[in-house]
Amino acid sequence: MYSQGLIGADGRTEETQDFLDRFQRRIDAEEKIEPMDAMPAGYRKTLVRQIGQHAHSEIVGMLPEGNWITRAPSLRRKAALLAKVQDEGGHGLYLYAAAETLGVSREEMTEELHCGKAKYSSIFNYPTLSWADIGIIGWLVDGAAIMNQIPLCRCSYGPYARAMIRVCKEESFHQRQGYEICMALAKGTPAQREMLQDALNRWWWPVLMMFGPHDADSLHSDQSMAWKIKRFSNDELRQKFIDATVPQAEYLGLTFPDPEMRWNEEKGGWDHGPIDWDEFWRVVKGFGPMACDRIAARRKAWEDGAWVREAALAHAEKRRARKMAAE
Ligand code: BYC
Repeated sequence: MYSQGLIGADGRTEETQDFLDRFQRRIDAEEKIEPMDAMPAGYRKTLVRQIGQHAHSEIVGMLPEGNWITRAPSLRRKAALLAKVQDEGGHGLYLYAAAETLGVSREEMTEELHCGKAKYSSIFNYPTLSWADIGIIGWLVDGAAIMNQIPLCRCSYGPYARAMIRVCKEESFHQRQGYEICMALAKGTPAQREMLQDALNRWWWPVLMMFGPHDADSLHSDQSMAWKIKRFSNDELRQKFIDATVPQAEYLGLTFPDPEMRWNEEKGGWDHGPIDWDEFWRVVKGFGPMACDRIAARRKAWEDGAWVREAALAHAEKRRARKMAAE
């Protein structure tokens, strides 16, 4: 007998209640779901959406920092930044590969990014105006990413969880390189300290937005948590991030651009002022300050790289034909 099985914010699907219950029992027993396993259509769709967005974020996320590689202040800083940006390209590739196990091709995902259908993290729509921005991105953007991504290492979908283990190891290097830049600037001249404070002022609120809308406005959280794709809600992760970051900022002698930020004894965490959700949704809908540049840069890279893809395919085809002829 078929019932209308709820598949989350995406709508409903015709799957038997028995099938959905059996699947949920596997999730509740902390079994990993693997690519060839039966899974509800909504589970697959949610993962394709989230992993695809995540992969795009890594690839688009190379651009704001890539902007500073040629202007890094020393060879050591340049080498570290170059390695970090290359890691991000690698993360994008692991994630596209994880999404491909769900039956969507890399070309389809890329096309969706280029035509504006697929989202990527709002944070990468802001400009990197000074060298201090590179420190702040490593410290805070990667710091927020780690807070969000550590729980994804326990995601119920095996290929995503396994990809995240390696990603998180690399992210912690990224965060350290960023904090180290911030420490150097914090100990520098008054002009360097001012540049650092200015970068924090510009990035703080967009970083808090990275965690997504408040739980009450989150479309997917409840279902994603029931399926153990997400382990913590958006607000829980945002709070953990703020609580971990405040002492780090104090150590650097920085202040937050939030007059309402104060310690809440009762909850044992920091309260913050209201987030500008109108700005968040404007950016998410493609009207962020750098949105057009980011997509134009990705389209150009895809077009410029066409000959590489063609050459790689021709080479693979030649090797396959040679192997067949030898058999
Ligand atoms: N930006 O129901 P909700 C990195 C969308 S890369 C844009 O709460 P969900 C790095 C959301 O997609 C870091 N859109 O969604 C790289 C949904 O829209 P759709 C990237 C956002 O999925 C290079 C709608 O708002 N990390 O760190 O349950 C250099 C409602 O939201 C955002 C990941 O991708 C946003 N910030 O929760 C340096 C982590 N927030 O899809 C660093 C994996 C929300 O219905 N993703 N939206 O059209 C996740 O953990 C979850 O997808 C989110 C959102 C927590 C982001």
